[in-house]
Amino acid sequence: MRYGKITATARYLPTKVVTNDALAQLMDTSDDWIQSRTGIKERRIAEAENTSDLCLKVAQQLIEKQTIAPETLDFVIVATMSADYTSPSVACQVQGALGAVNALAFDVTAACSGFVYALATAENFIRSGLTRGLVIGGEKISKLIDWQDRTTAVLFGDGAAGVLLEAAAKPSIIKQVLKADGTRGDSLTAGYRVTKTAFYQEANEKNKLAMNGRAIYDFALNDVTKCLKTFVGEETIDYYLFHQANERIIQKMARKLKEPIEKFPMNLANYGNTSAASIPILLDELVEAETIRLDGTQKVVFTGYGGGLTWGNLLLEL
Ligand code: B82
Repeated sequence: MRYGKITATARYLPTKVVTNDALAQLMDTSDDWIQSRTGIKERRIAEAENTSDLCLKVAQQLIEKQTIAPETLDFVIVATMSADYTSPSVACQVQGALGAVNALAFDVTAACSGFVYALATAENFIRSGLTRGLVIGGEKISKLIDWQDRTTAVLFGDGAAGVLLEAAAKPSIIKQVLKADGTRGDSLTAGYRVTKTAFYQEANEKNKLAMNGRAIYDFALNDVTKCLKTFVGEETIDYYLFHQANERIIQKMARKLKEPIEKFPMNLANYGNTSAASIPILLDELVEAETIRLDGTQKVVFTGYGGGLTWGNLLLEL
């Protein structure tokens, strides 16, 4: 039996920094309002670069770090809700540009849980015989934002990050749980594609990101926290890498889990909510800081939760 092991991490953030003060020039908001409710100070916004460009930058770094020839990759999986196209997938764009001619490629759409879903999927490919591949979370979420809506426009940012997953003899992803509740999908929506054909014209314009803050906040605190509590059980965890939705939410969840806040690293201040990219960006920063060492001695939980509704946990020995 073979198992997936994370052998490299990488991130790419677009260079344009947009501070809260800069947003306050565009809409009726303030640095104080944004920081006190969310913990966000600034976010990156991609201009000409699209989601596939951000993801390609990550992919190139991942293969360079381990001097992997692109032809030896067996899969490229991208978690995104802001793909350049419905087809081709971002993963295919990356596979093509990288020259990963032997890799299967597809996108996973599970909103902010996307990276957790994608990594669990990749693990199963390795367990069924593939040798190595890339798992990337990347979003140009700014193109889905309603820039007239000050309640959501301040929350999000663009970015991408990912991992190289390679076959190893010892398991690294120890446990997983993936969940969904489609009955509550309406509480967080984006990217509705309206029908305007010769036969039917639809008025619906739910293209921009819309969220029922109260409903998804309750979902995070109740369903996601309960699931994680059961998942962790009596295990001692070194770090919880949560989807970076909001500092207040993460603090509340930490308290409910009766774990010290130091176990919940955050980077919302710098990037805001980057959806499927938030967990791998955080992971790469922690690996760079040598807080997470990738030497198999630390127990780390990845927790994704978001649109769908979807949520999931992975327990890793990193
Ligand atoms: S909020 O609605 O303004 N609020 C809750 C009452 C204050 C904390 C809000 C804000 Br501001 C930012 C994020 C959320 C939220 O609940 N986010 C999520 C919850 C579950 C899953 C994903 C997210 C997400 O934002 O990605 C609420």
